[in-house]
Amino acid sequence: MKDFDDREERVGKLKGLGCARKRVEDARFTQGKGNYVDDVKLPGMLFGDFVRSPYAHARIKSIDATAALELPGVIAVLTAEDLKPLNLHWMPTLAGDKQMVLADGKVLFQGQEVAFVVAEDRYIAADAIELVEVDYEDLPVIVDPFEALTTDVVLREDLDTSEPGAHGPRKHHNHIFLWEEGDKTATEQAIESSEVVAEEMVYYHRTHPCPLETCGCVASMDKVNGKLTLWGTFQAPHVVRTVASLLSGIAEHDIRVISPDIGGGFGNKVGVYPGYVCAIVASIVTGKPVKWIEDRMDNLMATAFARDYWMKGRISATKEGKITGLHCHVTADHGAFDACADPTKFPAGFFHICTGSYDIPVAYVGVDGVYTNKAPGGVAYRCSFRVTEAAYFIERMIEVLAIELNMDAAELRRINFIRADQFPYHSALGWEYDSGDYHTAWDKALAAVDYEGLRKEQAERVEAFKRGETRTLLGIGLTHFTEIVGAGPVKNCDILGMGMFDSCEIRIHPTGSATARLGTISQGQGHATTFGQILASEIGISSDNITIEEGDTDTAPYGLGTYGSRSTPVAGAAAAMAGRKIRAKAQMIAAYLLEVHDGDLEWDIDRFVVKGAPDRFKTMTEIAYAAYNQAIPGLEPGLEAVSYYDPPNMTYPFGAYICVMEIDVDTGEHKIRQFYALDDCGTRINPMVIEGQVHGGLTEALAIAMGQEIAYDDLGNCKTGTLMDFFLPTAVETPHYTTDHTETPSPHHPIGAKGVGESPNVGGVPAFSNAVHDAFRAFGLRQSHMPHDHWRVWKIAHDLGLHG
Ligand code: MCN
Ligand code: CUM
Repeated sequence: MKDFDDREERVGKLKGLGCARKRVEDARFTQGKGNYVDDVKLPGMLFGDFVRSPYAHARIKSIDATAALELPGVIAVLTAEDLKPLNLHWMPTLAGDKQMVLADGKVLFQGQEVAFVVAEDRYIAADAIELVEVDYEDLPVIVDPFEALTTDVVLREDLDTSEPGAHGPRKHHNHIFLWEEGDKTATEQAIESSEVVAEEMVYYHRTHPCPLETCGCVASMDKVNGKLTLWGTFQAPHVVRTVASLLSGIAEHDIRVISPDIGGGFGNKVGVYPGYVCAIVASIVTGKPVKWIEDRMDNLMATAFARDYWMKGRISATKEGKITGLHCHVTADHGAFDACADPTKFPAGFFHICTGSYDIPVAYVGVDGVYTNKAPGGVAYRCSFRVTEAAYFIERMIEVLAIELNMDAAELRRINFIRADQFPYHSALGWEYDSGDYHTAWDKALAAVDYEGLRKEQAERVEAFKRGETRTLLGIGLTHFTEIVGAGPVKNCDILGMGMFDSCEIRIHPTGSATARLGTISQGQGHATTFGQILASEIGISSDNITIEEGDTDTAPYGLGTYGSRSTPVAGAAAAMAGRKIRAKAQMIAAYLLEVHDGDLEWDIDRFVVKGAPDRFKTMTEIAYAAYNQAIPGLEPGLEAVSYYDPPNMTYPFGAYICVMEIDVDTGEHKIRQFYALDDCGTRINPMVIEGQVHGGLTEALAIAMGQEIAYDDLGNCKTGTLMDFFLPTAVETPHYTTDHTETPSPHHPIGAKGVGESPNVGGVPAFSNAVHDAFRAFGLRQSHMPHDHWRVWKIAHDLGLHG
């Protein structure tokens, strides 16, 4: 027997934790074998599409579908009146508000769903939409959230201001909630008695996740068997099943929800949209399958937007730069309905992570949610529940404070970082940061870019500019972010009452391969690759021999889905725990086979070995076979396990990003010379997948910071409803990224892993934006709102008098 000295080869074959295993799903994605919702084609299938409002705020006087119904191939036109008897003309949102499924008496944003046309094909449906005559009477439009709180114009006539909302009293008819955290009085006192105070309004503009594949579904009601099957672009298929059951009255076991391959989610596909409800109703009414797929404009104008946070900050410090307090008030523009997909108790998500990476003794945040005539949503786009806004806020406030202190911004960060010996760290706003080593990451990042050298070069550039020798400036964009992901402990976090645990079920087959199913759903993150690696290391079966399945509620265990970078922290933990159950039983089987006490065995990569007798062992393949082939006293046959994992805490990944940017003062154009991204997501499962996540997230951050926005005119017309106007970076605009890492495991996660999917967006946006600001610091710039497109950057230079 030579097997015991070929450990390296066995580890290699396992393709477990830490292996840069190639993504198994790419074989089908790159060869046209993906199976997306629009690939679902059923016999007799009909197509639904929406008549949408051209007005942002209007009363609907009448809807006449006569001409549309006369068009050959049109089957039905549904309006709110048709849904009323079913009580489906409104639906609950994930934020405790309700939302019109189809316009009920009025419309509240441009692109709102007014009627649902069902036809034999997509083109007939599109033609019929043009034939539906809607008589609108326009109403005053409110697009400014500050104006919304003072105007007499009532947006939500369905709500009674004297009644509290889902999160307490409402102070105005367009007010949704006031949500507060921290000690307001103590914070104000600390700030007032401080030597240095910096104050700024930081705006994180409205944008959109814009996944390549838009949202859509196919609903198929089988009236004979009483079964409803729903394929859709769902980031949380089980939750959709529960909601569909509650809304329709169909028993949950008679509903099957399937998320097939998803072409990018980015939070856009968490919420429940009117299209799903209408497709289900239409299928029930017609007895035929009904497909609904958005076009690009529908997607940009009507589905979950992101951000739109006006963050008024005050930060104080000693003369030496030690931060003494942080105060933040947010005016949060939620659009027409509060349809944020936050955990129930957190109407502003985890925004109160806004003390960031810093040891701030006292802090307060208050968030006012406000209705306006814009599309609903808010929590989307690699955001970890508003952590993007929080990180942008604190990283801008740090820069502004550095200006106020006339201090280097890297040094200011360093002297305020939470120290490694302070973890687990209790933040002033109530979080318990699990682990971190910020100083090590920061020093590594600064050294990697030669920070001192860059500052020298920048100072020389400023002098050269002043002498008229150059027209480009150099910006050094610094960011140290702290993320909070892995929602979450069930006691704190739920979605519509469903606790946010997650799950994994494993079946080991007799020949030593396995199938594992999880409650999450990949949208491009590579779960089929990486969850197999977690299991491989736990159960000693090569990840090549483990099939990972997600997204079918008939087969996968109940889970809360994929968003908030929670899959690794929660379902990844469930996978490890289920794996450990398998291994525990495998140990009993091995003990029986080897005729030793189970305590005399030790685990070694892919087998149990008798302690002190390395040539006596049973591999997992042998054990798997025995589980089905032998009658083992005291043990049930088979080798299966399931784990429902309730995490004890969230995980707190972090990172240090540095962006070096050249800015042409005369054109406002920028060039990114260098982008260095150090991420710490604890134990790394697949370095290649992590790097892919970081590249993608940074590119989305680049988009947001440098050009992308969902903009409205005063009449509430969405000005950026096409990809001509909505900036999506291509290879041309995307710079080279240098990635790096440190590895600080999470102490409470079974394998020490933290999430990473959203980190690059959380940290990327402030890095790009700070670079722009930093380039102009020497000329007096303090704050300027994103996106930093060429025109706005040119305008900064102009306003600073740099155009002579
Ligand atoms: N990973 C790892 N080691 C770690 C952490 C993560 O190897 N320590 C791997 C995971 O195994 C997984 C991937 O990185 O394959 C992302 O894991 P995680 O951070 O747990 O995030 P989720 O899987 O929950 O994905 C959600 C996250 C979110 S919320 C958005 S938004 C986003 C993102 O992922 N949407 C994406 N990245 C995306 N990437 C693609 N391609 N498409 C999207 O829609
Ligand atoms: Cu907030 S975007 Mo992701 O959580 O799906």
